[in-house]
Amino acid sequence: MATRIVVDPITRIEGHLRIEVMVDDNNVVTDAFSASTLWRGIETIVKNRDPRDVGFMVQRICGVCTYSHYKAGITAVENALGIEIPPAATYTRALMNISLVLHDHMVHFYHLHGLDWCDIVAALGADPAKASKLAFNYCENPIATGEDELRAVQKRVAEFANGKSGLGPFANGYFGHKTYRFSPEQNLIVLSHYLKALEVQRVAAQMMAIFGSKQPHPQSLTVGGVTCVRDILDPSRMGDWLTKYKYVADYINRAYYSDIVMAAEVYQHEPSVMGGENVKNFLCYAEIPVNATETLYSTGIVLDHDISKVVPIDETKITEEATHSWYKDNGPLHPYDGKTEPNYTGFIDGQSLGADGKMVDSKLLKTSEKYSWIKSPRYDSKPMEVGPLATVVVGLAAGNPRVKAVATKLLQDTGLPVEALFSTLGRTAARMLECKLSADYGIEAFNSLVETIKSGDKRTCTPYKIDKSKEYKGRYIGSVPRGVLSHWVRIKNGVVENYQCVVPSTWNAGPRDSKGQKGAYEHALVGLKINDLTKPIEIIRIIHSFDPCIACAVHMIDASGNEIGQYKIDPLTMGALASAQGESHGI
Ligand code: NFE
Ligand code: MG
Repeated sequence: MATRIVVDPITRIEGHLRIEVMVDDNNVVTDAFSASTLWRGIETIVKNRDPRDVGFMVQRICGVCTYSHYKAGITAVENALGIEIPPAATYTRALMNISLVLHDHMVHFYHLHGLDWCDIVAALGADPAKASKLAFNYCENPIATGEDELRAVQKRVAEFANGKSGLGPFANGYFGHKTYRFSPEQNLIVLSHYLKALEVQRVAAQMMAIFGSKQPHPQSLTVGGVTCVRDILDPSRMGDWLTKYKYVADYINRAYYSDIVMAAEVYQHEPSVMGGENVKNFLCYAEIPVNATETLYSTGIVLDHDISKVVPIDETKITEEATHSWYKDNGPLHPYDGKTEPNYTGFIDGQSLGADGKMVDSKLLKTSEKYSWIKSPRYDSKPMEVGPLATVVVGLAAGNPRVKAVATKLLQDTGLPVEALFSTLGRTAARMLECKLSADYGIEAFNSLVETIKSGDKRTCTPYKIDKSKEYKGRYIGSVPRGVLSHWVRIKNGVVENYQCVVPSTWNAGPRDSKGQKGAYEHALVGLKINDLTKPIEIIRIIHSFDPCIACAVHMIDASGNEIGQYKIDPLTMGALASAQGESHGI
C-alpha cells in the first residue's frame, strides 16, 4: 500500500517549502509533490512605478541572492530602453556578482547543506591527530585542520552538546543515520571547515559592500551603469577587494574543493545520493563577463543528458503556467504577457505518516488540482533543471574552456565518470565548481576593470532619456547562484505596465504542468529509496542540493500591501514530519 510522507517545512532554506511523497511497500518513492506554502511578492507592486526605481524594489524579493534581482531589474530596464552600459560598469557589476557567488555557494554548502553530509556527533568521537594527517589526502596544504585546531573544534561543539539546549543550533539532526558516510575523522575535517566558513563568508560579504556600499542589498547600480565611481578610482578600495578575493578564493580551493573530493570518495557508495536527477534537461545562460568577449558561463540547453551538443535558446519558448498553482491564469503564457491573479484552493483532509511511524490525520495537498504558490516555467513545453549543475553540463556541451578545466580536474581527482554529475552528489559538486569558476577566474574581470580605467575610459554611466510617448519592452536573462533568472518588463507612459520574474527556484521547485510533467524537485525524488520513513534525510539531501529559495520563487503580494491570508505551518498538528534538521531559516 502506498504511504504518504510529508516533510514540512524543509528547513535550512529560504522560505517555506513542503514536500509530499508517496512510497511503496519497499520504501521507494513512487510520486512526489513540491509545494510552496509561502506567498509574498513583488511583481505587482512595481506596476505603475518609475522604471528607474524597479531594481531597488525587486531586489527585496530576496536577501540571499541579494544582488541578483537588483541587477536583473536594472538590466531589464536597460534592455527595454536600449542602453549599453560602459565597460567599467560591466566589470564592476561582474566583481559584485563574483562576490555574491563566492558568498552564496560557500554558505549553502557549509551552513545549509553541510550537515546533510557531515555527522557532527560522529565528529566529536574522532581522533584529531589522525584527522589532521588525513586532511593531506585531499589537499596539499589543508586549512583549519591542524591537530590543535581540530581538538579545539571538538571542545567548542561538545560545549553545545553539554549545554541546556542539547546540540544547540545542531539539535534535531538525524545524526547517526546510516546514510552518513564520512568516517569520524572526515566528519571532523568538514565540521572544522563549517566553523571556519562562518569567518570566511563574512569577508565575502564585505567584498560586495566595497562596491555595493552595503550587503545585503547593495545600492550602487543604477539604470545606465554604476554609481560607485570613487571606489573604482581609489586604488586602496580596489586593493581591498583583491585582498579579500584572494583570501576567499584560497578557502574555496583548500576547503570547499577538497571536502567535495572527500565526499565523492565515500558518498559514491551511497545509493540515495547517486540518483536524484531525472528531469534530464538543463538550461543555462551566459553570465559574469571577464573580458570583452568571454563570460564564465555559457548559454544553451542540454536535452536528455546529451552533452554532445548544446541547443540554442529561443526566448519566445519560455512560458509559465499555473495549472497546479494557486493562480487563476492557467496559461501557459510568455512572461511578457504573464499574469499573477491568486486563486487559493487550500488543502484536503487525509492521512500521512506521523513522526512515530503511525498514520495520522493530516491536511494534504490537493495534488490533482492546485497545490503550490509556485508556477511551472517550461521551455518549449519541457521542464528544465537550472542551477550550477546546468552551468557545468551546458558549459561542457558548449566547450567552455574554464568550465572544462574545473570539471575535468574534479573528475580526475575523484575518478568519477562524467555521468556521475547527473545525481545529488553531482549537483552538490557542481555548485562547488561554479564557485571555483569565480575563485579561479574572477581575477580576469578585476584585471579587465583595471585595464579599462588605465586606458582612460572612466565612464561609469550611459546617459539616456525615457520618451513617455513610447512603449518599451525588455528583459534580463542571466544566471544567478540558483540558476537562470529572467525579468521581463513592459513600459508605457513612462511607467511599468507589466513586470514578471521567472526565477531559478521557480524552474526547479515548481509543480507539474497540464501535461503532468513534474518539476525538477519532483522528478529528482521519484525512485528514491528511503531507509527509515520516520527519518527521511534522503529527501532533505536531494532537495537541499538544489539550494531552494522560496522567497525568490514566489514573489507576489496584494498590490496595496494588504494581508491576503495567514498560513501557519505546524508540522505536528498537520501530521507532518518535521525535517528535523535544526531551526527553520524560513522568513
Ligand atoms: Ni532567493 Fe535567487 C538565486 C534568484 S532563487 S536566492 O540564486 O533569482 O532561485
Ligand atoms: Mg514570477
